[in-house]
Amino acid sequence: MSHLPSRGGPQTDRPTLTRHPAWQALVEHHRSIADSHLRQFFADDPERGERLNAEAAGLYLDYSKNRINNETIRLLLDLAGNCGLPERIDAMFCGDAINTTEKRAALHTALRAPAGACIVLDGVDVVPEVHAVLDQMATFADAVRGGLWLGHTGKRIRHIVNIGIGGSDLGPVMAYEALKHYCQRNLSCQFVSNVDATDLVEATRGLDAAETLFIVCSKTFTTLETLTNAKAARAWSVAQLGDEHSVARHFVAVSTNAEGVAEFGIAPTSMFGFWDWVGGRYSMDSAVGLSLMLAIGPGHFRAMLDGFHAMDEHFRGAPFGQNLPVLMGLLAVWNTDFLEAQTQAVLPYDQYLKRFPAYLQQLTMESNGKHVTQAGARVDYATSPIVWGEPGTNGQHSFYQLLHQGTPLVPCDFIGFCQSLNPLDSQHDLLMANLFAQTEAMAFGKTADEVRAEGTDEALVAHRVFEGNRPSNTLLAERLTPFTLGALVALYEHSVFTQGVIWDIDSFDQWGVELGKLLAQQTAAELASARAPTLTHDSSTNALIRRYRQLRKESP
Ligand code: G6Q
Repeated sequence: MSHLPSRGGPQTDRPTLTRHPAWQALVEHHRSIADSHLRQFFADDPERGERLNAEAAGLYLDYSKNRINNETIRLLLDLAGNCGLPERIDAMFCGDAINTTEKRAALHTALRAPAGACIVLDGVDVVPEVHAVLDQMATFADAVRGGLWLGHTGKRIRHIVNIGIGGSDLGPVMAYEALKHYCQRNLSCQFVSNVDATDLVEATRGLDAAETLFIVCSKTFTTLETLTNAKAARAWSVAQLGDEHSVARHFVAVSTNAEGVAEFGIAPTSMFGFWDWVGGRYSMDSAVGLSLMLAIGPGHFRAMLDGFHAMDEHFRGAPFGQNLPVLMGLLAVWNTDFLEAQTQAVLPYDQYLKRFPAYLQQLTMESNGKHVTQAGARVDYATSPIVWGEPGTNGQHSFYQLLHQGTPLVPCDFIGFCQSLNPLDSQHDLLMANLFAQTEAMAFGKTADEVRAEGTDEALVAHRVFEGNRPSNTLLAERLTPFTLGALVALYEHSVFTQGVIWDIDSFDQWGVELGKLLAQQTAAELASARAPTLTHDSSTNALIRRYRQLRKESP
């Protein structure tokens, strides 16, 4: 067990997690199976691969290669019940203010509720509003894709540039890459997020402003990076088109801040709204996904929403023992707090999912990278693991060495599809053979006797031993479709939520991100000032700023 120093703080009515009998039972149970190997688990229960799985919304989860047995699952489910997971799920779907530190609902599930559903928040049914924005997006997307919405000079739009950062970037870019197969190929999409001007300059290099549409995507419309890039993009566009009025045909906004959008010079009719109950990292299925809808079309976008919704329904209704997000969330808690794994690798065996690990980094670590409970008491257990990953098979030729033989324990999520979107000879079989073989090697390893039996020189035996016993989940789906992607994202959203409920943290705030926004503003003012102001930071920061100022002056 990890033990972080406790600093006290206010108490919830819920007993401290680690003192709870359900947690203590898991501590005891962990002691009893800590020395067991996955080889043993499979020897004791040869059918577990047929049993320890669950299926929903087109996704099949095999969790049999985790270091668990039936009792582990029983105790984890017991813990979930004792932590009030059923009530918390209801509270989320009903729009209760479960984001307690920001006093707001986390109602992203309403973004994919079908028309005709009714979800009342503060006396208003939000579903018609959601569908009104979806319709507005669809009308606009059809007009751009069909050549009815033309640029200022009458040319067709051929390039979309989404300007946004964090939640206003990572979801759309991940989904755009994931669903490229479904894109209208005569429309390119670029994503600019970094305040490093290189991002914007490289994204717009060679583009014809007359054919380029910018989407300024910012929930608050105050984010420094996004507004800076948006202003630079407007200057670039107006300089090429030679007319301020061209902004009306080349800039649209996605935001909750109508005033900010108007101040920037974008008309209300070119703004696509959403609501404060949509968190940034939970927003790719709102108007924040406008760039994606432009790329794949409204039909595919709606199919993606159906996938999200199917997983929502499963999460809300399926018994916990067969509930994919609940099982994955509980296994993450088990791996983090009982096996003391500090990181988790996400390994999609699909090139289209190359940005999926980066997307999950934000979803997971911004949601659950917290050190206090809802009531503000310091936790005495580990919370979010560090999430990282790369697509297979590429990762196999780099960091898998550590996964197989390194000292840290890294639980892995393998993700694969039975059908390729680009079938080429037998390449897909090769890809999937690698996935299956890796899960097997990680679980079972290779003993010294097995290595010797291969005729290995005795001096090399130790080097060629694979201990195995590395836990993994495998997610298999038939084919990467918009529906499947929606279900996959919702699966991880709800798994993250499940973990947050067990850990008793607010998974929907992000004070660490807010801190970064404030600090940068203060320091930026110091760098911008013509006269060197007195620096009041620590000696290290002061020296770095002085050195930067000096070298900046001297650079050509
Ligand atoms: C997400 C975070 C953060 C946010 C960005 C962009 O949950 O709050 O990543 O999305 O800071 O914020 P804006 O959309 O307001 O520009």
